[in-house]
Amino acid sequence: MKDFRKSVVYQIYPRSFNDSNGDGFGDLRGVIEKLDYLKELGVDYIWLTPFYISPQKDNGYDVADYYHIDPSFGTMKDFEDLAHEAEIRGIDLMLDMVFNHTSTEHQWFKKAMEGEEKYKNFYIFKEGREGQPPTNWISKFGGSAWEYVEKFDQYYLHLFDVTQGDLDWTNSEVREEIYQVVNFWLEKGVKGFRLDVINLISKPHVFENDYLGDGRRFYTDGPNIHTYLKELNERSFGQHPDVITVGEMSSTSVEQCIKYSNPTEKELSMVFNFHHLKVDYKDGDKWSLMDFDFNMLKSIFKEWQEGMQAGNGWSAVFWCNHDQPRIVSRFGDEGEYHVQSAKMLATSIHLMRGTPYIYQGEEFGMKNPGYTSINQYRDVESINYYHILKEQGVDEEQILKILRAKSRDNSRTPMQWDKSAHAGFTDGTPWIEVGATYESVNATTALAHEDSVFYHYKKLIQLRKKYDIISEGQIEIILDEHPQVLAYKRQLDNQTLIVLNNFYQQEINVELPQTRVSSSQILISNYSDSPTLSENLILRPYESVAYLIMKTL
Ligand code: TEU
Repeated sequence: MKDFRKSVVYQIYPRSFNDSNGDGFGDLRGVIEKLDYLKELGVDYIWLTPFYISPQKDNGYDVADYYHIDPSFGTMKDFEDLAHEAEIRGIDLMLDMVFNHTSTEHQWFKKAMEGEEKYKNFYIFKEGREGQPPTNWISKFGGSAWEYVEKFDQYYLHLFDVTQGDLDWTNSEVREEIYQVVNFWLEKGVKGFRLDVINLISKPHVFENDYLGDGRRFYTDGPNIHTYLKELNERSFGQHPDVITVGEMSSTSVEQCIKYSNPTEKELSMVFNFHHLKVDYKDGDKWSLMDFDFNMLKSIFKEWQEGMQAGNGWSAVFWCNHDQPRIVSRFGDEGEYHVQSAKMLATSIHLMRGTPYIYQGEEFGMKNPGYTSINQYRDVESINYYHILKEQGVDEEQILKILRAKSRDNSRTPMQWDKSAHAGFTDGTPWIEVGATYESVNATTALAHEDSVFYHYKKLIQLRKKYDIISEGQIEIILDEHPQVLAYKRQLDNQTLIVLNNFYQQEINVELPQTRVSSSQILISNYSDSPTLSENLILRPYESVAYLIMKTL
């Protein structure tokens, strides 16, 4: 049985990973073709974002049928072959489960719209107030979170797109349906689940206007959330001790995440949170431009790393996913120090306390694509905000600049396999344009160079398996006040691991006053001649070093 603390998960966005049939969309057969590549990297699980039947308004996060594969991704046979081929290579599958909402194309929603009471009760329909929606809540994708249905003279709740109706988890019939879905996939041999925005499923008892925010404080980590997760656990994956789960938690707290992931609570194995990825949001607004606030980043890591440890919770640690811009373009360097910064970012997160997640292309330093026209974007959120910003009078160039930095499409461009047409992703026309730098930044080039970013990731994965201190050591964030370096110390028995990461292009001095060591070795670094450990050392641009000390005197 795999220990999730010693494991690394690789996220695949199948639509953009590899197209096996030339239709321009990535598919499950395409994933099978690349399993040897993933084996070479050494990952333990692959998380596949949704491939179920869907109108694809939100690229599969709008599920119309949880039991069947969308034809654009292939067939159930393809899925079974994938599970089998992955298993042969020691890789397990983690599936994405979207249970906060369904597509409005789902049978349940369609029957609800036909007026069938049973199915209307699967969703959250409410009366308006004086010609206004039931509350003033704002959808995560912009605009009101309520859609008016004339036929019923009622509104339904959609925290995301208007085509994603929120399910009513107070209804036990809904919960039963969901357990059935999870159990169906468990029977297919799936060994992990990623639960989409799972901390939003419990809505408040009373629906009221939010005069302080967009409504999230009323439905985030809602009143019955822990009861629902305990029941879901007990009725499905909890019956399978070898199955792991990760909950995607929106705007949550350390306190809640301890409850979600402390094993004694019997809810989930681990949680994602996003606070560390909001440090470049001006006043909390994603659609703004701002350099990242390094101080804030450090204090968030301190709060979460040490806080989760204190409560015996467990985090998924990550920089990238299909909703986030590429990390080298964001907190690293796209130019001269591209490779060093990509490796530094990798080390900084992989040696923390938690299970690392790698998003396709991150392992060789993929960058944002650098789109210059709105026509190149596909993401519903980006397109909605393009119009919202336009209405606010922001000029076109400025909007495009914001999208270039913030759009979710930054991570959704085709996986860059090689320097051939469309980066080797498809023989046809890709559904979304390939990034500008694919000729130099691609998997084939990375595999051919032994000091590439790829082999750095590979080494980090191997180190996790070899050294318990990485998976089990106590963590303490050190050098709290240092303006350029994110540093931490891990401790297990008579071993200490010190990890230093320079997040900037300027060379910088680091003082480690209490460091008197009998012997230390460099476990991993991103320069071939990194300094040995001492009380006073200098780190070069984006330099990152991890020192293992056998005994502190
Ligand atoms: O995302 C949840 C979520 O709130 C975000 O990460 C979202 O993309 C961000 O707030 C936008 O600024 C999950 C999925 O990862 C995302 O792809 C889906 O669109 C969303 O849920 C709805 O299912």
